[in-house]
Amino acid sequence: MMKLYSGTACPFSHRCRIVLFEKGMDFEIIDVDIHSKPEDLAVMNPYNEVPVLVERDLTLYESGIINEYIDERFPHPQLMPADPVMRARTRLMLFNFERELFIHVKTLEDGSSTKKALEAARVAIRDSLTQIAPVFAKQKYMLGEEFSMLDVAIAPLLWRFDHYGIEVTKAMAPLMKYAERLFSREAFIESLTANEKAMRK
Ligand SMILES: N[C@@H](CCC(=O)N[C@@H](CS)C(=O)NCC(=O)O)C(=O)O
Repeated sequence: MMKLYSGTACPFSHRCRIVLFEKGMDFEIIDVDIHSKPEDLAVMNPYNEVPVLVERDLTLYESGIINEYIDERFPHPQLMPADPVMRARTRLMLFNFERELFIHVKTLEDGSSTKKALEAARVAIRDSLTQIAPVFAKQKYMLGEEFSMLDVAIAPLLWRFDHYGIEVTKAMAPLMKYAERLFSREAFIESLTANEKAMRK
């Protein structure tokens, strides 16, 4: 059985929990308090971070790598596109998310960030998401009609808007509707920890 070491408020761990629940197979989630990490976390992940996935003799870290493994191991419902061109485009977009958005999420999650750095991170996220918001006036999910790994990757950030203090601009209205679509999925609701439930009213 797969075991996921997961931070109870960690947006990267949240991505992996969403995929596990979307697949609907048996797994175990081990809650990790990132302020008092178990000693063996550094043995499993040299970067000493959650999430970590363990299955028999396989140990993986990095939410994107973990999620692609789960998707290939349990192909239904498939979250990466089947077509090689679309799959490559999806990987490129996932990479862009990390560079444009999640680099700032890291700043917001880092307890030692200065006030100035926190504000700059909030503004950068707000501006990037304002730019992509109009897409959701025309389509249901990131890739069109089908829920995919791109939606998984971004959902934990959208859930944390209030928690991070990110301003919602008027132009973001279609994005917020899209966010509600993601939040109403059964697997998303199941994926939430008590800490995450407390992030939104
Ligand atoms: N790029 C990593 C980021 C993981 C990460 O930043 N995890 C944070 C918690 S949200 C962590 O474990 N930090 C360790 C610490 O703060 O000591 C991924 O996608 O999995």
